[in-house]
Amino acid sequence: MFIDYARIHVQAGRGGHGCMSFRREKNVPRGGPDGGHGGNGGNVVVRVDARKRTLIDFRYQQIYRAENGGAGQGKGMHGKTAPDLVILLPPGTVVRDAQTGQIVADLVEAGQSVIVAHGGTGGRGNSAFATSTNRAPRRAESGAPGEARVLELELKLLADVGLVGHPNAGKSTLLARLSDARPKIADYPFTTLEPHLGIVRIDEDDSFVMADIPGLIEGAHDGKGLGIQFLRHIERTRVLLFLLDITRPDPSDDYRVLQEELRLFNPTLVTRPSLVAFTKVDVLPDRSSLTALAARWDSPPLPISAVTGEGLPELLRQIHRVLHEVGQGVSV
Ligand SMILES: Nc1nc2c(ncn2[C@@H]2O[C@H](COP(=O)(O)OP(=O)(O)OP(=O)(O)O)[C@@H](O)[C@H]2O)c(=O)[nH]1
Ligand SMILES: [Mg+2]
Repeated sequence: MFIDYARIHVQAGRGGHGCMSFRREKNVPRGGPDGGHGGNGGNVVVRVDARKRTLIDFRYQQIYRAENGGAGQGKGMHGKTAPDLVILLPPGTVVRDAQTGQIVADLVEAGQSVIVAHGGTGGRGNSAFATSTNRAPRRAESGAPGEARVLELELKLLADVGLVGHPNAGKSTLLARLSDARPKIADYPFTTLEPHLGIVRIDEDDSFVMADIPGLIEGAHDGKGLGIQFLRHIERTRVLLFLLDITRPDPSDDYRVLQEELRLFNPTLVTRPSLVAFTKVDVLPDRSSLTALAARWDSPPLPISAVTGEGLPELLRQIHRVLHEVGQGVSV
């Protein structure tokens, strides 16, 4: 199962207590205050680890506690500041405060880190309270409590290319053909219930990540079919690849429906660089119908077949070109 949501409890460390103590030395009858300060409690920090791909670890451990700061001691010794507790998350994880819904961290780049719960400050020891009128303060502060929070983690897949199409259009078949991914493929709608990622190799140096998601139908924004919530998985893909099944009654109208559903989910998806392909062209007895269909487009969709492999080298070339145009090179 692909895990893309998790909820964890984080607790930063409490500050160490300040110390109340007086100097005791043989020849000093009334030693002054020498209680040290408490150390600060550890922060809880989230950091991107580029090797992680899922949130599966968080199904098994949900509570994360940083250490408390050390207590101050006599002879002016301050308590130890506790180390930060670092939680490693895959790139693309959005961290929200579960109570307010506010985004606490949007983790994109490797190594990026954010404090999600601050450790409490250590309390001051009595040495800090000595004044000219009170040279023997019998007062020391307690350490402040560390912040506690419930966090929601959401992982948006960081794919380069997102497949968009009606159910049964052949999205999973294409992913399986181009990558090592093995999504379920079947001749009925809504075979794919959760997103799949595959790495597609273009040549020795270049490869990209392709995401296969469930099919979209008209009214998906109203919850028809599987709804549109899974579109969040392709919100960050750099390029969209629309697959139009030429065995359906009106592939051009299918394209209009797909665009409309994307727009209702997130209007910026419609302006995303994209490619369009007519799939299953192997089933056409002759290509005249395809020519007629393509004539309705300014730049006609690319004819492909995920079964025979027709058109796939050209599709890869075009994907490669668009990925380079949109920048950041091609991820490996
Ligand atoms: N002839 C032919 N059949 C294809 C092609 N691509 C997919 N199919 C068939 O179409 C059916 C649906 O394929 P899937 O890959 O499961 O379709 P999907 O778009 O992933 O469907 P959902 O997961 O339900 O959205 C299967 O029976 C495939 O074998 C193709 O290029 N040519
Ligand atoms: Mg599928």
